[in-house]
Amino acid sequence: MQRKSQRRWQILASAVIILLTLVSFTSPTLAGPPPAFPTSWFPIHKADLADPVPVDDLVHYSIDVGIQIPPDVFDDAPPGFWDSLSWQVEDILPAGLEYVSSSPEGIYDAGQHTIRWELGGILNGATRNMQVTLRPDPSAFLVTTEVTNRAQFWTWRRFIPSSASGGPQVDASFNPEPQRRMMNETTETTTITMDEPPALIPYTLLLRQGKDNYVGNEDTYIDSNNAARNFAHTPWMYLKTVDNTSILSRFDLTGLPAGAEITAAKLRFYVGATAPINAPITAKLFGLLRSWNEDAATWMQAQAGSNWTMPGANGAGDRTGLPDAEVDCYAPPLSPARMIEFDVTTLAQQWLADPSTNFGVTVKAYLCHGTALYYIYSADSRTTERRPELYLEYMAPPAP
Ligand SMILES: [Ca+2]
Ligand SMILES: [Ca+2]
Repeated sequence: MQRKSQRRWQILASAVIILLTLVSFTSPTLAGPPPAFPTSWFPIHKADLADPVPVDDLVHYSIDVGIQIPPDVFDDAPPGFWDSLSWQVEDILPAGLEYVSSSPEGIYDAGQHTIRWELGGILNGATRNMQVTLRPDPSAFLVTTEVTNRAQFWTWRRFIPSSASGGPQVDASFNPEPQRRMMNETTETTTITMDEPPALIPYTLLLRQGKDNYVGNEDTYIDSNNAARNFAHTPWMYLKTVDNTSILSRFDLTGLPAGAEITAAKLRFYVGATAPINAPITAKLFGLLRSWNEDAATWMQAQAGSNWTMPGANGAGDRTGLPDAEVDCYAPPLSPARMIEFDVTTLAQQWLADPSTNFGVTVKAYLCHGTALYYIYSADSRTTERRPELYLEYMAPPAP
């Protein structure tokens, strides 16, 4: 036991391992939290070798650490020492930067996105340097962004009782496990810059079932007088006052090019017969808030086994409470191409931004001068040019 302590003391005295004295004891047994050390004794410095960095370039960091314990700490050492067994540097990489390499080579942990270097012992006054190379992930930086890299200086340390150097005796059972402690840390920010995005140019697009191979329109109508019937593939849909027979319609937008920004969207329903002839109608369009199935939706249910919160898709959670678009007292013109058009720009922008919110719309009929029934061409109509349309204006990068 005595020999072992002495040998350890010799190792410590050779300053291969740092000795710190920090605790003065009034009691021969050791207790209480480990003492805090000035971070200035353990300098850590991190620099990016270039800043800002273009998104298609590499990011280089340099990390320096050292031990700078003032000599008088040793001179005035009271009994008892902190024995630092080994040192580590841990680099916490910013999100969006991929690890490429490090020198000397550290241990990269992909799960934590960190690099760790095991440095062993460091002499007082000595320094170590580490280099890191990272690559920005272009998809993570859509605009110029500042990223922050954090580097930490850790040690495994153990308290050496004072008995070896002639101080107070400690409890014979005292045998502290080494503790891992962070002694200092630092950060460095780097700006990742974007090239100017390519200019956007305007496009128009007319989505209609069957046109240009588009098959993204689902529709049906739901009828309060046939509350359990589904009309998925009838050529006609009906709008009947007052919210007596209503339309469900959805256009898939996932085929739009990446980067598209919708500037206008019009949803058009072509009108066949009306009853009474040419009776005006008020029609309101509501965004639907839950999924429904063309082949199963009825006045009562959105899909098989799942009723609307209120029949007719009229509950909170079925549709928006206020209309998203409205056509007030539409009077059909004497034209074979007469149609009711709704401005759905805001809804379409939302559907494009988050396709999971695209449940389409319901269109409902209300009184203008009196009751009215409208025949509306469906996506299953044989008159293909009268099927419902979603007309879009959008801005997008030029097609390659
Ligand atoms: Ca910087
Ligand atoms: Ca249909």
